[in-house]
Amino acid sequence: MSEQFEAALRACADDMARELDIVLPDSDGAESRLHEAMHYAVQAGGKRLRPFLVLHCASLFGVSRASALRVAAAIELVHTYSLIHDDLPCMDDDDVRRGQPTVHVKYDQATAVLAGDALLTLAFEILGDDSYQSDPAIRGRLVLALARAAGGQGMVAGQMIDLASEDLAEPDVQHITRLQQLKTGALIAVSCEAGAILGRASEQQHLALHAYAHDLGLAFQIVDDILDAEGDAEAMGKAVNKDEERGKATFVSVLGIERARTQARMLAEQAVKHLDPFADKAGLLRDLATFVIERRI
Ligand code: GRG
Repeated sequence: MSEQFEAALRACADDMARELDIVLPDSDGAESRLHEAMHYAVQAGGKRLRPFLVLHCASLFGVSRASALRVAAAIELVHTYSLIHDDLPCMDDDDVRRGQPTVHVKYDQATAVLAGDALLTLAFEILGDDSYQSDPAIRGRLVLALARAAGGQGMVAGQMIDLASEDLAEPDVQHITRLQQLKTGALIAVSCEAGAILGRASEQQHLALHAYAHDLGLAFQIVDDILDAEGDAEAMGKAVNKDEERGKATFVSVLGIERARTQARMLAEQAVKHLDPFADKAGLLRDLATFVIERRI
């Protein structure tokens, strides 16, 4: 990876840690356990890919980093809530995430459910607040876009389909693609869309970023499946080989590792082509596509 990209990814993660600290609640009252669990989940690290997308899509349009960071924080809170709930015993039942005990293991299940609920709600409180954006129409568009991406016709629908797909008799690529577009693709797509909304992008620019996000999201998920199949649990900071153990239909189970790898590479190349209208300004978004297919974590 280019040094410039690595530095930008680090800067995004550092800024995000500070921004999340600002927006998360703190108290020493009876609810302090909830707030501690929220901080624990959010500050456990992570690649901060969704915030990176918000920041660098917004910067295509000269949006201030401060307002893009606030929106990026909202999307990262939704991502973190989804991981907390996904790790629960009633879902994927995972004990380790980002190299640390999952929230229900560190605290307890009820606290984990509540921390997820509070993070999700806080995301919308942030987007509704006028401190980062004075135009109510822009704030409204951001709220609507995130609600659609995260809700029952977006990420949550994808999770439902995923749960219902275990031991599916004949899974095919179309089924897995739709499932993953909802489960992981929707939040990746709204991260790009948020940058475009903040930047008052034209219809054509919205479409270009949407197409980029679509292909990048699928490439990301295929690589996630490959890493689960052959990844290193220590490097990944979570259990691997879970998909096969659960009889889950994945891109790897349907395509095999080599075809899945080829497909991910093709999608990343295609994603990069959608950035042509942004010329030199989109260098870091191009690098991200390479990072997504080369990552080991
Ligand atoms: C429970 C409502 C609900 C939704 C869960 C996104 C999701 C739906 C579950 C996550 C499970 C999972 C491992 C999905 C595969 C792709 C994915 C989202 C991986 C984690 O994202 P990264 O790699 O994580 O960006 P970091 O830790 O870097 O933030």
